Amino acid sequence: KKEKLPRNGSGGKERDFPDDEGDEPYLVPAIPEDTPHVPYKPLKRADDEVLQRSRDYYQLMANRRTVRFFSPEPIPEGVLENLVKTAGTSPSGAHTEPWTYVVVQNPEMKEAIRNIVEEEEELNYAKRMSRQWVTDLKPFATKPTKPYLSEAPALLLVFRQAYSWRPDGRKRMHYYSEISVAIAAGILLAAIQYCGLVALTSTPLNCNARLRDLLSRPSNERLELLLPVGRPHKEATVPDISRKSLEEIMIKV
Ligand code: IYR
Repeated sequence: KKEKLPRNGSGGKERDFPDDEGDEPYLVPAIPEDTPHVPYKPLKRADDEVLQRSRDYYQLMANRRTVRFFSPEPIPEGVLENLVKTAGTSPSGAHTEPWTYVVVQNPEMKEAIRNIVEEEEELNYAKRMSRQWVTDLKPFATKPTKPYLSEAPALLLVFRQAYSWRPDGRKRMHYYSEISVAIAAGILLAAIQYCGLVALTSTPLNCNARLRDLLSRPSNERLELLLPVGRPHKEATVPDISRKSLEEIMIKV
């Protein structure tokens, strides 16, 4: 009997990877099938240490805030490399590692990015976002003008690769690339927090094509996240909002 639904594990409703119909099947895994499985023996910590570390890490992460006011102080040498290496440790669908991290420190390039984002944001706020959306953003005091894009010492742009190419030129599908990049973004934000810097989590609406071109990224990549990274301005403020309680977010079954 012929399979009716697309064989993408989605029940035909959602798509986790681009259409590969039309490409003839090429049943050779991108990672060698005979890859050995080796022992994995991470350090075993005692229960009390596990508990203490879970508390400590919660405290660290509970102090993370999205910051919109940056000091221009430069980021110490090597830090951005370590942050990107950390993001690169993220799990991904079939270990496809579907990400590219573009680090921008050059002032002219930051300015060019700022100009594109501000131009698009003017249109976003004026007509692309619903009035309800713009209203819901009021407490955060966000605006189309974004001085932090030129003031923060670094911009980290996270691109998602929907697919890539094997060395022989055949297309390699990147399964679950969206959630893979989302997980990597979370690990990146945690690493930024751990090292003592701050970031602004932003997902610029409608800027993909222009920023991709500006940064010479290929057409298989899509901009998912734009993170100004650095130290907070000494007069930085954040909205006085709280987080949901454990009782509101956890259900034990
Ligand atoms: N991208 C716009 C608007 C914006 C949207 C959401 I959802 C936010 O949480 C914050 C901002 C901006 O950066 O101003």
